[in-house]
Amino acid sequence: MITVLAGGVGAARYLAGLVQVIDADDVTAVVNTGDDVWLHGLRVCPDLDTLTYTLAGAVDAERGWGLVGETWAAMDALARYQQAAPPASSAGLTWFRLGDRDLATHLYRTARLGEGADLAEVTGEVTAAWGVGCRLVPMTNDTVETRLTPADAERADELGFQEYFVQHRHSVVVSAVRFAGAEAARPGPGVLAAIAGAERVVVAPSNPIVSIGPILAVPGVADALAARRADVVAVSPIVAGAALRGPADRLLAELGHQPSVVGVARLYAPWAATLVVDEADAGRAGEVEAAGMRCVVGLTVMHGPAEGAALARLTLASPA
Ligand code: FO1
Repeated sequence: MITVLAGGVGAARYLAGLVQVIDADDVTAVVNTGDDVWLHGLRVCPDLDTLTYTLAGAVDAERGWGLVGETWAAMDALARYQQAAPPASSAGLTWFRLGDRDLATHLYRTARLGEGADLAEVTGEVTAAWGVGCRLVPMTNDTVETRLTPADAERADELGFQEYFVQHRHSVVVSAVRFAGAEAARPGPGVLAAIAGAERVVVAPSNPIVSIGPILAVPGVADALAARRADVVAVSPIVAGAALRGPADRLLAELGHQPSVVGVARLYAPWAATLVVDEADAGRAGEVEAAGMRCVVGLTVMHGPAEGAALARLTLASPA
């Protein structure tokens, strides 16, 4: 079995490549839930849903999230109430776009959680309904929320992840990130076994701070990875000092890390032996090795399924 630590869009593309190369039944993804949010009384799990929709071939590839051919009638209708809502209310908010078909996933998940099912069970039902072959396991069934502190003192109040990422378009400089609830969280069912029992563990090209960070913050996970360090291969989400999507490079820099493959290596070296970097960073292989990780150079930018499959082969072949 291959176990993949996965966040959002980059991980989805990697997994879509991996299941072309090996049987989906042999793949388990441990998925970040630090982005999850309660909105309109519904439990929304963006990374779980992005992976599910991508692996089902139903994701809107251009957006990277949500469903292809989506309509937004419910959101448009909600806008009517937004102006009537009191300023402090989040009841009518529409800055976080929930498509009409996507809403079905949140309605189902929320109802099942209300019936006492846990997130892992519901995720199994949702992925089965979409015909997704590989197993998606939430990093925990407990609530862990990524929260970011803006650097400028005036706007001192912490931001929830989606407020930072979507409402503020991750344009806010942050001085701290924390994963509220992590210390009390227990690894989700199957998480530690998936790490201990894997032939190889792959860290997908996800944001090291807010996608991989929450997974590592769940007690027991970092130790489980360190115990398998020789068999853990990570793909750098940073190419030539920049993130391909999202704020990974900025967050690394704002939190005092080098926004480069070397900065990623320094973060991952304690529990991962190998870092796969893009050819654009071939010249930094020596520095990655000096940071304590074996460096494998290849093509890590995935424009489509073919590159995803090639990257998957590289991560499975690279000398762990
Ligand atoms: N991202 C946006 O930039 N704008 C949105 O309105 C938005 C809505 C949304 C709804 C459901 C969902 O599963 C994901 C959604 N995303 C949206 C993406 C989401 O913020 C990110 O996928 C993750 O949280 C970061 O990987």
